[in-house]
Amino acid sequence: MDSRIGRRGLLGGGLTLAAAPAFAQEGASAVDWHALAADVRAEMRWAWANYRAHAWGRDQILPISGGYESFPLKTHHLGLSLIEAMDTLWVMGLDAEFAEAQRWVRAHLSFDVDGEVSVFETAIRLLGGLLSAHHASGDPMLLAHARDLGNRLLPAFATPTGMPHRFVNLRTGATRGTQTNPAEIGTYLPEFGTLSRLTGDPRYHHAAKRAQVALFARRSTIGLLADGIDSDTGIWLTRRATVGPPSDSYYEYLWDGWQLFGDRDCKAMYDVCTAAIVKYQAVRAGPHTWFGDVDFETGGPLSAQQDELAAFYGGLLAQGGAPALAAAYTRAWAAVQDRFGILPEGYDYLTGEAFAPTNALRPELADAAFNHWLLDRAPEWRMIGRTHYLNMKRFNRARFGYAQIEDMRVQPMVQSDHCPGYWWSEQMKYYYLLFSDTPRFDYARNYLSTEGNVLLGLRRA
Ligand code: DMJ
Repeated sequence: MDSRIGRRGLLGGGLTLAAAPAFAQEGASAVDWHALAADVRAEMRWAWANYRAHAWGRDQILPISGGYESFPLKTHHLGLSLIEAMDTLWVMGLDAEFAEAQRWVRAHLSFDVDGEVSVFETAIRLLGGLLSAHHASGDPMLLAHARDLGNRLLPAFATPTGMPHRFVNLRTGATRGTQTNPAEIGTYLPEFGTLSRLTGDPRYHHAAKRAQVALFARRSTIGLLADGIDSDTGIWLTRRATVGPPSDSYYEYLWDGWQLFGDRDCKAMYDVCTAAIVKYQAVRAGPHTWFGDVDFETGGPLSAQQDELAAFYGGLLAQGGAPALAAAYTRAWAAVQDRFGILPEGYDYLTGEAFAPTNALRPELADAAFNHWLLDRAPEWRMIGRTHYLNMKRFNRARFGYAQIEDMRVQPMVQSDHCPGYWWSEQMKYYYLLFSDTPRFDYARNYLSTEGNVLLGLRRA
C-alpha cells in the first residue's frame, strides 16, 4: 500500500510512525559495548595487517585473492585505502599503524600524475582523508598534500555556471564531463572550506559554495532538483528527483555548510530542498515510511525502487530537525536489514524485492544510526549498528579482509573480490565511535564528512 503523506502530518506528529522496537531497548542493556568496540578495533587491526602485507601503498586490496586494484586512477596507485583509514586508525588508538601510514604518505605520495580522476571521488576520499589525518595529527606535511590536491582539482570548477566538470587530469588540469548530477556538483564545501580555513586561501571555499548555489538556483518551481544536468549550459538532462544517488550528498552538504561553517545560505537552501522532499517524496508503504523517486517538476511518483545509499538520509533528516520522520525512515531500512541480514544495493518498497542483490560493503545504515545516536542516545541506534557490524562480520569477512557480496539472496552468500576504500573510513569508524565512548572524540561537537572523515571533533591528548 503506497500512500502519499503530507508534510504537516509527518512533521506535526499527527501520524503513527513505526515505534522503536522494545526489544532493542531491552537488549541494549545486556550488551557489553566496550567489548564490542574492542572487537571492531581488532578487526581493523587485522584488516590493516593484511593490507600492509599484500597491498601496501596500493589503492584497494582484493580481500579474497590478496591482490590489489587502483582507484580513482586507472593504473596508478595513490594509497587510497591507507589515506581513507588514517583518522579511523587514530580514533581507535592504533597509533603505530597511523604513524606508518604517515611515513608512507611522506615518502611516497605524489599527485603529479598524468591521469584523470573523478573530482567528486577524489575530493571526498583523498582530500577529505588528508584533512582528517591532519586534524588528527597536526602534521603540516598532510596539509601540504591536501593543498596540492585542492589546487589540482580547482580547474574543474572553471565552467560558465560554476558547476564543475566531472573529471580532471591531475597533472595537466584538463577537464571533461559536462553531463553531471547534484552529488558531483555539490559535495565539496566541508573539504574545500576547511582547506581555505587552514591555508587562508579563499578560492576553494568560493568554488564549492558557488557550485552549490548554482544548482539550487535551477530547482523547479516546487523546489525539487532532478538528478542530471549539464554543467556548462545549466540545462536539466533528467526529470527524476531522488534522495539516493546521484543526488544524496548534495543535500547532506547543504546541511553541513551550516553545521560546520554556520553558513546561513546553506541552511536556507537545505530547508527549501527538504520541505519539497518531505512534501512530495515521503510515502507510506505498509508500516514503513520511504522516500520515493518523483518527477522534479510535478512531484508525481516515478518509482518505489530505493538505492541502498539513500539509507543515510534518516541521519541527515534527524540532524536537520525532523527526528520522527527521520527515525521512521531509518527503521524502514533497519527492517530490511533484519530481513536479509545485510542490505541489498537496491530494494523495492512496494514489492519487497531486493531487485539489485549485490552488497557493496556499504556504510549508509551505520552512518544513519550513528547520527541518530549522536542526537538522542537512544539504544535502538546502537542495536542497529551492532546488527550491521555483526552481520558484516558474518557475511563479508574474507581471507585477507572484508569483501563485497555478489549475490546476497543465496546461502552461503557469494562474495566478490573487492574492498572499497570507504570501508576504511566509514563503517569501521561509525561502529567504533558508536560503541566505544572514546575520549579521542568530542561527542558533543564534531563533524564527519560524507566519507566519514572527521574534520572537527578529534581530541588530541
Ligand atoms: C561513500 O563514498 C560516500 O558516503 C558517498 O557520499 C556515497 N557513498 C559512498 C559509500 O557507499
